[in-house]
Amino acid sequence: LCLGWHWNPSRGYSRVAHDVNNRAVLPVPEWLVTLGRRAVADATGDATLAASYTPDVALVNHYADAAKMGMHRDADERSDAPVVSLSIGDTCRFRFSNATTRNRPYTDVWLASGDLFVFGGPARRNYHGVTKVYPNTAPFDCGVQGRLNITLRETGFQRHG
Ligand SMILES: O=C(O)CCC(=O)C(=O)O
Repeated sequence: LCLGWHWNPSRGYSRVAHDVNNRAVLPVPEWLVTLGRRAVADATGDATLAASYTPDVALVNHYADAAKMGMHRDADERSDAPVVSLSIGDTCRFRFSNATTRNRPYTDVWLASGDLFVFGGPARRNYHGVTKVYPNTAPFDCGVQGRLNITLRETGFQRHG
């Protein structure tokens, strides 16, 4: 699910989803923008960067037990603003590599429900992916079965109404 812009890894960004109904995407809700600003402030300590952070796309991915996400770079954006990633539900192993290769050197990070991962600056275009989800590790009352990830990005593209 995409909010703000539709993102297709092979076609880039568009305002209209390339689904059978050609539906326009819904906007990013204000509470997610606020959460993104707080995350950038906490991660960087840069109040000016955080105040100007205006993510205009949110990608929502659900992971079932065996789901993975291949190593990729968030490189279709014109903006260099950080990416904010929120995890809810099952814990995953998130692999964060470097800007030139999907492979080593990389760092594996275990993201549990409620964790935020922020990457920006020289690491903004690093390869990353989800190599494993750990089934049934979600807090029992979190309301999510499996794993939900919400990724916020600033595209740097103009709105056309
Ligand atoms: O699920 C995650 O933690 C990563 C999501 C991601 O990399 C993306 O949406 O581009």
